[in-house]
Amino acid sequence: MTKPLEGIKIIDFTHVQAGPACTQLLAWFGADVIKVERPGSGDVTRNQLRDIPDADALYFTMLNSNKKSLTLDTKKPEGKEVLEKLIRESDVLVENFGPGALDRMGFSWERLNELNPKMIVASVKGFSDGHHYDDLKVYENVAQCAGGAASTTGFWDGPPTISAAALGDSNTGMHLAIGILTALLGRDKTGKGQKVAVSMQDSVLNLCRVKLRDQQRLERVGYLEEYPQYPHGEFGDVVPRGGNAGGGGQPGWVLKCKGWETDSNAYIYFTIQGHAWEPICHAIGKIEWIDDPAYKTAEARQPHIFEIFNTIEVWLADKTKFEAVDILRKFDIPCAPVLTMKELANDPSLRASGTIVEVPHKKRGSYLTVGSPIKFSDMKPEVTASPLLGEHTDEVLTGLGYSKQEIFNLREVKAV
Ligand code: CAO
Repeated sequence: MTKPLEGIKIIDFTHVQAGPACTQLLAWFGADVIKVERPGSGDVTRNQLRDIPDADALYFTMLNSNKKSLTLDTKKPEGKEVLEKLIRESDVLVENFGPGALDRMGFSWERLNELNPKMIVASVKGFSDGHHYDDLKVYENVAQCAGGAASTTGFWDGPPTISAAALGDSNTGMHLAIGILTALLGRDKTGKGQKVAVSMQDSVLNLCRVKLRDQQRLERVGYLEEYPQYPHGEFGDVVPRGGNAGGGGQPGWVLKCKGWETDSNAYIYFTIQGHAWEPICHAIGKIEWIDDPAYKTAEARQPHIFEIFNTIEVWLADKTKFEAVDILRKFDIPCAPVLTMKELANDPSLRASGTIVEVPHKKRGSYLTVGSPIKFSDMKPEVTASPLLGEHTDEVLTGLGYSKQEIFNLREVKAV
């Protein structure tokens, strides 16, 4: 099957998570992704949090599938020469080094554009160019704080909280992938490459859009009716942390199910969708609430929403999270069990859809990873193992026209 990005050659000058997540996605869709890594060490995640001695860590294998690995010291003149050759025949270069690193290496945007005017140069940085923090190096949690996620996540009586979801890293990578694909389409029209830049702060803020909505509502009316602080608590002048409250117009909360005393994940998320009130009353056996003026409308319910949630918890007390969802789904109530990583890893539906995949690996045996969350009618992205360090060095150099002797010479000076 021909994949849509087949024929697109990408220099993957990325490391850790934000950049690799982007290039991995493009590789799944058919791009020829060549990961350029420092000889001897490679991407730092190859060694981070190893669970098997001498085998690439899961952090690396789960973010670098379907790629080739070329070792190249791009600070040595011989290495720079190889990189220049690669640049001349590639479509995209993706990088997420610290601020200024590519310029210091001698590959500024101007130089890259001179070497290959059709090439798209895509970068992730912590902050956007010209931002007063644009000299900062940034990791995931730093971005979550800078992008507004931390100040609005967690409970009101606790500190700002980091999400487990990689809002700063993989999310930024996904934004960059959209930028690259857009620039490739643009190039079809203009024949020209361009620079595509995404900052982690901006990408986090983009996902916190509704919190900026809430800031403006708060400034106008002084309260936010869907937050637990309403109507009895206090509002200050910034969007507060709302615990597990629903973020849209539907109140919701995490509710205890059977076994919560010993199982920290025996919970469901329960949503009270306005028009589903009647089915909810039927489901939990509270028919009398349907026409009771104290419960009938969303406005009437909001002041005592926690009493309602408490009552639902009483109903849930003898049901596991799975039993509860099986009942509630019949009433069309938006809800889900709180699933653990163990449950997700073994979920037959996720295995069948290719969202959880088992990948054979030369050194690890096999490992689980998350496959493409994007599904196509004409293509099933296949996940292949991440490359060993330098696994494709000879192949890539031969493709660039280097002879065996020249490759030997490059090895002698430790340029590859
Ligand atoms: N050959 C020779 N040198 C190489 C090389 C290669 N193949 N690949 C990288 N290098 C060099 C770079 O030229 C740079 O050298 P200088 O600093 O001397 O110019 C250095 O290695 C890499 O620097 P760095 O700043 O990228 O690395 P770091 O470990 O200090 O910082 C990080 C890591 C992630 C904080 C930083 O890269 C960063 O802020 N990136 C942008 C934001 C980002 O993507 N963060 C998300 C990471 S995922 O959590």
